[in-house]
Amino acid sequence: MTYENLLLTEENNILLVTFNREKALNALNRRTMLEINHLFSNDLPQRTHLKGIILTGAGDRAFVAGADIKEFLEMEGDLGRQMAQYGQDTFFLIERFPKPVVAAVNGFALGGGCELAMACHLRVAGEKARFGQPEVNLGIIPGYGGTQRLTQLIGKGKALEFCMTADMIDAPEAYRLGLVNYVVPAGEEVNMAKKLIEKTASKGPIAIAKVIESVNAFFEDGVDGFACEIKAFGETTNTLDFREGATAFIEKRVANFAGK
Ligand code: CO8
Repeated sequence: MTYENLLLTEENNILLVTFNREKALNALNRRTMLEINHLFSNDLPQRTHLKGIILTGAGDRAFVAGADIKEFLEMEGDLGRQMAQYGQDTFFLIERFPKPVVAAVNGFALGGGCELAMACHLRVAGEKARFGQPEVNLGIIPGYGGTQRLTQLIGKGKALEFCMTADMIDAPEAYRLGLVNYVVPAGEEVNMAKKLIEKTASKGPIAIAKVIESVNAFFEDGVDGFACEIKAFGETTNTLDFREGATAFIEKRVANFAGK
């Protein structure tokens, strides 16, 4: 697939994905959703050398200002439900991706943009970032997982307030609520995201994948997270990485993980 709305740049085995519709504040139109889906389902699994992925927005105003409202009036009959299903399936690809995915939130993260950031494993907010779920202003509700991931991240009371009032919050408030992991000066979001990925890249890659899988298991319907952790733990103890990590500790040297 040729990417029209995603700009991909790779440096030091970290892929930077930039939502590149600056004039529309990087709003997620259908084409962009297709591209994100293709990227995570077809393209990234083949880029086995990557340490992690960073998502950010073009320009200095927006990460992503939501789903593209200009395409909304087409939604009639069953189409709205189908689009929400496709978006949720797509964002699950991000959440379940076995390598760290970090949102570098450089401006507005509204509606689907806030939902996209929440599907990432970690979130770094620039000090100009603004978060909100303004869907009720349009007479709809979040559809890309917002009611669920917001409740997971900040709790029911604040999630309800956020989604019912459509109020925007700034980066320090997002940090206080646990919506983002770090707040950094504007323009430093991607650098901080890179540092986080470099930190995880020095660990056992299978262990990192199993952490993602096990933490996600807490929120998966019908999955026993504790049982998932036991299974995943057992799997990590049968890796060469585990032999290397434990041996390196005993030999007082830095571990050199092969991801096997
Ligand atoms: N969709 C399409 N275009 C957008 C969007 C958007 N979400 N946000 C901004 N734009 C466009 C504007 O239309 C404008 O374009 P133009 O110059 O052609 O008129 C340009 O970006 C700049 O925007 P503004 O002039 O409005 O800039 P301001 O600085 O005045 O305001 C705001 C910035 C506050 C971010 C404002 O643009 C705004 O409120 N945007 C809408 C935010 C919003 O409501 N987002 C949620 C959308 S709903 C959603 O995301 C649901 C997700 C689940 C969907 C499931 C099925 C599809």
